[in-house]
Amino acid sequence: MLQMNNSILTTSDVRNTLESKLSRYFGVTPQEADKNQIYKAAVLTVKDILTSKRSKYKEKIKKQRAKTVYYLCMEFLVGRSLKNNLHNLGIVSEYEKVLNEMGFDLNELYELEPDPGLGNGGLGRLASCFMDSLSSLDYPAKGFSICYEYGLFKQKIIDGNQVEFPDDWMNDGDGWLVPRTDKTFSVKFDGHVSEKWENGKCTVIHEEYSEVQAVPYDMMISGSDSEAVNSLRLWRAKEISNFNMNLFSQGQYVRAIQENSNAEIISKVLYPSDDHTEGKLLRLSQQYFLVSASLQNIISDHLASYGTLYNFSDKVAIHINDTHPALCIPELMRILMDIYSYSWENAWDVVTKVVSYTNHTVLPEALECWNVDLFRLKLPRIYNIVSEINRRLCEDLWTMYPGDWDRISRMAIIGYSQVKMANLSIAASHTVNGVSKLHSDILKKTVFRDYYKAMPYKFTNVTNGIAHRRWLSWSNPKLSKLLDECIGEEYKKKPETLTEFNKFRDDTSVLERLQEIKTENKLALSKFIFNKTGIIADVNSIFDVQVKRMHEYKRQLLNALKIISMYIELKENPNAHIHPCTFIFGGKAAPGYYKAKEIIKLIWSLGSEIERDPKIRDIIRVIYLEDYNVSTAEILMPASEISEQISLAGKEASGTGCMKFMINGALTLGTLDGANVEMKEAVNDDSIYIFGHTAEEVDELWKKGYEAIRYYQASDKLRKTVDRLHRGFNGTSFSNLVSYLISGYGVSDPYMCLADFDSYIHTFNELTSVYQNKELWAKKSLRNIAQAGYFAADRSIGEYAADIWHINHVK
Ligand code: Z16
Repeated sequence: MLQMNNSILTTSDVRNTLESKLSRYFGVTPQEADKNQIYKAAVLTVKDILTSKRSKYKEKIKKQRAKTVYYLCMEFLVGRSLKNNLHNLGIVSEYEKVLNEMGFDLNELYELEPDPGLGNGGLGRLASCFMDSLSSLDYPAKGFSICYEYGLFKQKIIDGNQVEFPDDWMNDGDGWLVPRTDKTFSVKFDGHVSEKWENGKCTVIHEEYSEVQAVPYDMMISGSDSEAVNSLRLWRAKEISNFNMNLFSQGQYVRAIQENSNAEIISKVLYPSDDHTEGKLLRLSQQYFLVSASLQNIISDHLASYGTLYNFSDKVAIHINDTHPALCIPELMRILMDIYSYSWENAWDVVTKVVSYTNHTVLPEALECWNVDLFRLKLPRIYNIVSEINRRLCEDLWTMYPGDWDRISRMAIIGYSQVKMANLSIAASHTVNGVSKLHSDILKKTVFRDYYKAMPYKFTNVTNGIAHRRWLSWSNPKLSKLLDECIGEEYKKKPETLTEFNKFRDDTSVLERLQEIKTENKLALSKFIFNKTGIIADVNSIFDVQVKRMHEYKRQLLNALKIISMYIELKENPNAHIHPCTFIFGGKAAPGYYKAKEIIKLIWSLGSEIERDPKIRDIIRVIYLEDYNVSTAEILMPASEISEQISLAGKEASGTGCMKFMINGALTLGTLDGANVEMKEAVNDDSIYIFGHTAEEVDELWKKGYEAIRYYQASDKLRKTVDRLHRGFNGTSFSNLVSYLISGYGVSDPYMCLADFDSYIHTFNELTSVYQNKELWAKKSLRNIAQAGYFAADRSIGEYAADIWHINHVK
């Protein structure tokens, strides 16, 4: 075993443990080992360090009887772990040295690790950034999610078309998981529920149910420069082998075994849509599976520590990330009442003291509603409880708003044959928050207006944040080193002290260094792009990047229109004054989202056509990077110069990519949406480039009656650009997109690309013209880095801990 106090972990400890793992697991010496074996041995040794640190931390939590937050989320986008763990544990140099002696390059080993895609995008990555901060700030926390056998699909672009391939990450990527087959729970579905009264006591009987076993796989999450190692528990579904003995006795061996093999599909695959729900039965089963296993686990841990539930709400905070885990509300009611004989009132009191809820979207298609019949059949007891929660809620609302049927039906949990998960979540949570100031205001004013009027004290805001160590310190070592030299290393634990960097805004040597670092990072990205695509991106061009899930509201189409208009201009006038630009796109479309796939095809086709034109491609280039994921983002962020955050105002709840670009010194070109609003407040107007209609103006425009065609008619540039879609690119016409924009059957241009086009082009030109003045650009870049500390997840988690969860540091 390694010395557990890592400050005295020596290189010889590292050498010895590596050698012993190699010999024990692979029967080889370091000389005989290949890269893969070395990588696996390294993971095993780091896991040992984590395990032993974790048991010490758990002791402390126990001794201090500390309150723990349980973070329930259907997605955690963890990214690769070896590099992050070595950095967080502060043992990079020891490993680097020993591995070098053995003839291996640590950076190459990092690349061997698959990037587990247990999430779609922002929501899942946020959950992982939060786990990092919780550990780094020494807060006791446990994440719960599902161990999907297949994570988010791998994306290939073939002739401009997105093709999906399965991501069977477990094949090589389960190295960080610790299976805990000793800690399983059973989850019940289907069947019939009835009540039995005996001696004035009621027992709930659930019959003919089907049962699935939940097996935990733990991933340990170490803090950076801290004592805490928390865990992320991923549940895997396993069938319970209670074979139909009747069939066996009839000699039907094969059928008896076949009959039992449906359970495991529950944790088979992650639903691949971001900001959109599908209402599928399997998804409902996944949600209940997560929630039921996690709550049984939380309760049994609590009983193991305290032997009673009376202090449950003092020691436990349960957070539901979006409404996906909202079934934990009726599930906790069920356990308390049906198993621990709580009265309804006492159980409700506990639930409303422990549960809090974050909303992540206002898009109507993302607000979950379950069909009542499907819900009742799959989860009969849970349906009873939700009905009773609803009955009591409506009763209370009736006393508050006598006769106001409209309002009560809007606020009800069940209505029009649907179970409304957002209403359930608000009704039962002590606190509800949005993820940026603007988003939290919109919640109060629009989607949750009625609830805000009835229960204003529940509503608050916590603006999102990112793991600044992963996204700045570990991903951008060169910038990190410059910061260390200028302002010391304090910012790693106290991101707000990044503001000290402002003092260097007139230091020409620092400004020059900033430019050099950006160029070196661009070169690294350029190599990466060349290896993937064979295209050479000119490091002297401006790297303008839009990477995020493909969605109409995020308006990749608007960005494409901008590039088309530049292309037209260059074709008409090859000497036009345009600074060379490399436009980089990346992002996956939900497999069934036709419009998003069409936009990928457009961007790809535009890129291909330009690539065949030597004159044009020297000035503008369009690159679509396949399979955008956390690892790719770690290469992209440090190399970006323009960050495209151009969603229609009012639609992006927060955005977190924007923060990763900012802290790496990119200048934002964006609308007043989500966290962009607060980024503008942080840097002042001269270091961010804002365009387009505000959320309020968008609302007014809808009320007035938005007619996209008028913008088309009024602007020559826009008309030429949209018309050009008809002719298409690389042999493909995009006339469907023309109709979508100006002559749709329903609403044309539902995300107002045309309304913001002129302002976008104008602001883009203003921004790129600054690039002539390298020093001025560097100054603005420096200001972004220095002001990005506010957008660290450490700040967000500090707010959740103090204002919502009421948890304390355990040191
Ligand atoms: C998701 O990634 C988000 C919202 C949602 O309802 C579902 C999913 Cl899977 C995103 C938001 O779109 C984004 O604005 C936000 O930054 C992110 O969640 C984290 O809060």
